[in-house]
Amino acid sequence: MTGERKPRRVLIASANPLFGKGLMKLYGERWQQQAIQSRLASSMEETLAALDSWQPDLVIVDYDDRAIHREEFLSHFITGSRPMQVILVSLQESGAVVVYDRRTLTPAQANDWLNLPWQPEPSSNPPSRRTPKMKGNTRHLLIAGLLVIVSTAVLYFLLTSIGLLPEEASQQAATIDRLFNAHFFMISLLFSMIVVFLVYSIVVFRSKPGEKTEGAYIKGNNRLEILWTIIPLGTVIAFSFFGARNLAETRKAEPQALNIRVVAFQWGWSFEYSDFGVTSRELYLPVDRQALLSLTSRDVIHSFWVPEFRVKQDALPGENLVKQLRITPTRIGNYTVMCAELCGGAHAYMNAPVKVVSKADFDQWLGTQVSAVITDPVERGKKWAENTGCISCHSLDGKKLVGPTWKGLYGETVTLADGTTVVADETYLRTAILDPNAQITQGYPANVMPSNYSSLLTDDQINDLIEYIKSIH
Ligand code: HEC
Ligand SMILES: [Cu+2]
Repeated sequence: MTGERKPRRVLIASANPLFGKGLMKLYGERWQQQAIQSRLASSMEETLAALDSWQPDLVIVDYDDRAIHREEFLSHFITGSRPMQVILVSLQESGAVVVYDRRTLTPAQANDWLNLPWQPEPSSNPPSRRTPKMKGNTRHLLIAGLLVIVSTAVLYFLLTSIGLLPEEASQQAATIDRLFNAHFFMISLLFSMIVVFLVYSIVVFRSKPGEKTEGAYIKGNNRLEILWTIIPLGTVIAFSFFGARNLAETRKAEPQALNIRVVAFQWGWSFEYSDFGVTSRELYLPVDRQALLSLTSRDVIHSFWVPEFRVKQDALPGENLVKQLRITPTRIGNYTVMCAELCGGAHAYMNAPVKVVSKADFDQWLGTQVSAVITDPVERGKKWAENTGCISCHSLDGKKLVGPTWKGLYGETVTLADGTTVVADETYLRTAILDPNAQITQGYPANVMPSNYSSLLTDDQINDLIEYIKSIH
């Protein structure tokens, strides 16, 4: 077998006789040495006829010859029953050979035909040729991958540090910023994956001076296509879960929430502290306590938005369309609520101050507001008793709850746990509220009534409470 060499046949297709001559000048000697036969065809018909009768192993087509229509030739080649090898070639004046399209041959095989001595077993070639090439690709991928990681880190750092988001002043904002940051990360990663590969290719794979060959023709890559479908799909699904969970978190209800009715109108806001009968043009909020805003509009659609709190909610006209929004401020400070729904002429000026204050400051502000609205201290005391939770332990009708009833308490003689008696005057009531464990009422447990009312309530509020208790007969 080893000595046996079937003669190889090369068909040169060109209407221009110079093309064949040029090729022969370049390769003729080598072909002769390797017993390669060549033949010229100068038209399309001649070429096709030679393909059938002579059955060449390789066809070299003149790339610059319009008479030998490349596409037509290729279609014949592709549909032909016999596998053939085709190279589209252009001869330069300088004597160089430019190979334009060898999609039907691996580059290695084309080199075998054009440049290298004839190898009886070309199948032994590919592995040894492949390895260094694979190594080159892996190296490029590694470098580009590293650049992607570096670029992602730098971009993410920039996006999160140049202050794209305003101050984070509520629990809900922290939740939403987690999502924002996850998006900033994805943005950095995707941007890097596209731009790094693009710039890397432009720089590293640019054509060198004098290089005229076209790049390899690559058609489809199933593995890549499956990957770039599954990875984004998984990412989007993961983000929707993440988003739904965070949305639920921003709406989590706390039982001790402060109820505020927010009324939007053209063009302003009013805030009603429904439990106290107080209405304000400024939104006062105690820090670290959830506020439950019930939003409504007197005219058109408005939208309640304090950027530092992040969450936003439309205010719609109509009593049955009241929308709720929960905000737990975490930072004392002054903010502004603005309307985020184009609502007419002065929409841009539809702002109102938002003041997040300490609990003590809030109580004091509320106390002043309530005193201005309700002049009767007994009425005010009733509000305080309802809103601080006294009446969940003290009844007004003589019933025994966790604590003694307030009915007829004032002026009564109270028996204490140690057996002594005391008349329930104002001093007694004040001590009972501020320091409940000083005098325990007989038949009731100690350490049950909260002992921190002195810090939770203002002096005025305690006076109001005493007036209220005095009034219950
Ligand atoms: C968790 C339940 C609870 C709450 C809330 C509570 N108390 Fe009490 N209170 C008690 C108990 C129990 C006693 C009896 C034991 C004692 O004297 O400490 C008591 C006693 C009193 C007394 C003395 C009553 C008597 O008959 O001698 C007064 C006055 C009083 N509370 C006022 C208040 C006021 C005002 C508030 C709200 C600002 C309030 N309490 C909230 C449980 C409560
Ligand atoms: Cu508006």
